[in-house]
Amino acid sequence: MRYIGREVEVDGGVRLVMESALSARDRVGVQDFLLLDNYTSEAAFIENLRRRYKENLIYTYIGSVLVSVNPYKELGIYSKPNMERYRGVSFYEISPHIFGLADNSYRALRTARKDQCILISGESGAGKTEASKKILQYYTTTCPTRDNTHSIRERLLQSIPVLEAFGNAKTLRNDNSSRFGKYMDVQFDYKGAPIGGHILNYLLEKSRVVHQNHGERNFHIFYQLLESGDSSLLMRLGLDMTNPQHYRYLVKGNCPRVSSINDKNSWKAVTKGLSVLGFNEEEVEELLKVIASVLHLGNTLFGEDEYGETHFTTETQLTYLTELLGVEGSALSEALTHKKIVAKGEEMIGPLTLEQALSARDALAKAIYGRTFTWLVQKINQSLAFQDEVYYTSKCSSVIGLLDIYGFEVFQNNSFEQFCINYCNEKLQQLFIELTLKSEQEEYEAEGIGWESVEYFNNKIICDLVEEKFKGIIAILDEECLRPGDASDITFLEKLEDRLGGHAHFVTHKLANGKIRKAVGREEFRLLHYAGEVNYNVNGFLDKNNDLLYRNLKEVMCQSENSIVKQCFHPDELTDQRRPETAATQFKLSLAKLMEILMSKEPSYIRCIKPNDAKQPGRFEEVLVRHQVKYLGLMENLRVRRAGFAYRRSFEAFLQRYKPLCPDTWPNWQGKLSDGVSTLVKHLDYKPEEYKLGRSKIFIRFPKTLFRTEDALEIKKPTIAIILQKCWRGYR
Ligand code: AOV
Ligand code: MG
Repeated sequence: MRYIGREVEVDGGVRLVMESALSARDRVGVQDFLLLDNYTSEAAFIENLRRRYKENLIYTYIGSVLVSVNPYKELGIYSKPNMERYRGVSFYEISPHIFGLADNSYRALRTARKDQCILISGESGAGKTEASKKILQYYTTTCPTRDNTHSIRERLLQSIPVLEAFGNAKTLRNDNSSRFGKYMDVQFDYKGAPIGGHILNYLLEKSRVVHQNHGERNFHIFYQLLESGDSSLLMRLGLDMTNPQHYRYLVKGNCPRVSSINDKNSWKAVTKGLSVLGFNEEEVEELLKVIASVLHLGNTLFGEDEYGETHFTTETQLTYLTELLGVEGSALSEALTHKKIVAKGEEMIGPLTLEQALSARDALAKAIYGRTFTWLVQKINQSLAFQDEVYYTSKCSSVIGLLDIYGFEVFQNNSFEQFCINYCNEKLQQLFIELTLKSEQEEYEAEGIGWESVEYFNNKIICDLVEEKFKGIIAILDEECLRPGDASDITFLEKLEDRLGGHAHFVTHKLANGKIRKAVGREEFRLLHYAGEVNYNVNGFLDKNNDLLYRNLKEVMCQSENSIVKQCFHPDELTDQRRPETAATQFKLSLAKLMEILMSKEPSYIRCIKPNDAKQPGRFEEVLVRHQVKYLGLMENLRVRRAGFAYRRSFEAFLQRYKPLCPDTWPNWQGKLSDGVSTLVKHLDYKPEEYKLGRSKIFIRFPKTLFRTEDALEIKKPTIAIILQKCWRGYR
């Protein structure tokens, strides 16, 4: 019987316990799904995940893809000493970890000099944002430092709490849900030191500013400010009432406090972050004035006089707004109750109905918040930009991009926002499919080895359904948004039915036989996404896609004396005759650009899995996990890797590791590397069907071949050192 060492925590320290290899494997499963004996079995796959999860081993590889299961508790595995253990160590020699993946990308960047990107996917609450933070922490902690790059590390890290405060919120799926997409480039100099960063942000869920579903919150910053802003600041902002329930934009979800959220601590982190990022006191005050103005807008009410004219009824709010936004009170009150239309060169002013005034108010709040968020990202980018231009362009060539978007989500009621978020996830899945297949194929081709393809569900059909020119859902939505006359959310739905009825992934309440499908409402359409079915309610689609702000409100904002608002509303906008792109089209274009960026880099993948919907530790709900394993295409991913060759290693690495096993290669092989590998595998009695030699790598078809070789190595050198290595390499 073979024994291996297992580290267990005893009295705060770590002790080595000997355990039979077989029982260790039974207990904690395999660290790489490629090692599963029954690799086509979904049940075996899930059982492996479950065993590991039970042992707090949340990471498992499928070759170079990292699968991560949200532990919903602190595991103590992200310490600095643990980071050090992963530096420069290859995948197979140490237990799976996000640091292993991060280090692998970093080494590829350094050795192959090719830009890298790390794509993190999984549904809402699966752990994407946490994963991206760990990676950034890894780089900022372990990479070498240049004399003056100390502060950039700090700034890279500090961008996180700031952006989360303004762009994350509690949803039913996740207490810290990203409500914007984020792609961050970390830039490295030629010595591998991080020297700068750049963030691209995607479509913030602005509607949250004015409305939240029951049990959800507005963006964190509002609660943080009210909870922890010092009293003189709150007085200056007119927020002397600190109970969130006092503000209409914060009461919709009826959820001001959340047990897992500490608004006080987060506020401290935000103010520190802003300061590290170089925001001066004045800028912070201006920023908070904007945030306060949104709350005051929410409390702004209107009434109707006896002639049916709409007017302001909340004078105090008007006074605060005037002051905070630095605009003229009468102009603002007029703009919130009237609309200006320019027709045939003539300006006409007409009163708004009560309902229109409320919707203009909400549109203004969303515009102010959304544009301020973009301003914030730009400002952070200035702070993260590498200052030494000449140095940068001449010597720095490399970046690692981190993609952390909003995950696939399904609620009781899904609207335009979920439509965009889920479309974005389709695009990312599409990229995963293309690149995992493509790169696999390319590697075999490059090495001159035959390729056997594996069937995949290709979600391109769903991407096309959404984004195809003239025919897709976005095109039809835009068409309705541009059409004068009676266009409405319902006519949009009718057009969808008309043109897309019969599509394999599109369904409405009407069945082909004239009967009614009860599971889809009359104001809904259903998309059969790669990750599941979602019903979208069309209410609000046209307005949200148009995302219009009345001209006179823009005019008032352009004259604002608040330095941030001033930068967010530019007078050029007023003279530009072109119709701006709709929200969905802008999003589609920005995603297409993102895909180009990602395609130009060498990708690594983290596939996050959410083990339960209750956000609780220790609960592994099999049905939920199975569903994710299915739609993430993990079984196909595994099959592709196994259908070809389970392992590939460079000749050099293979020889280096196994040369003690053959007298001709030990202690050193002097000839060509490929000849050395040939000699070695002949000596090891590899059968022709077990392996192939490519141009620079050996491809091993079955894991058992590698196991056998590893066993031989172990017998050869039965020292405790090897036993320890084995423990990390093969069984955790
Ligand atoms: P998401 O980014 O994938 O959802 P998060 O990364 O925000 O999900 O994770 C949700 C929560 O799960 C976190 O707030 C933590 O409480 C917990 N969690 C996730 N990963 C870990 C980990 N490695 N260790 C400990 N706790 C973890 V969304 O942004 O909603 O798609 O839009
Ligand atoms: Mg997130």
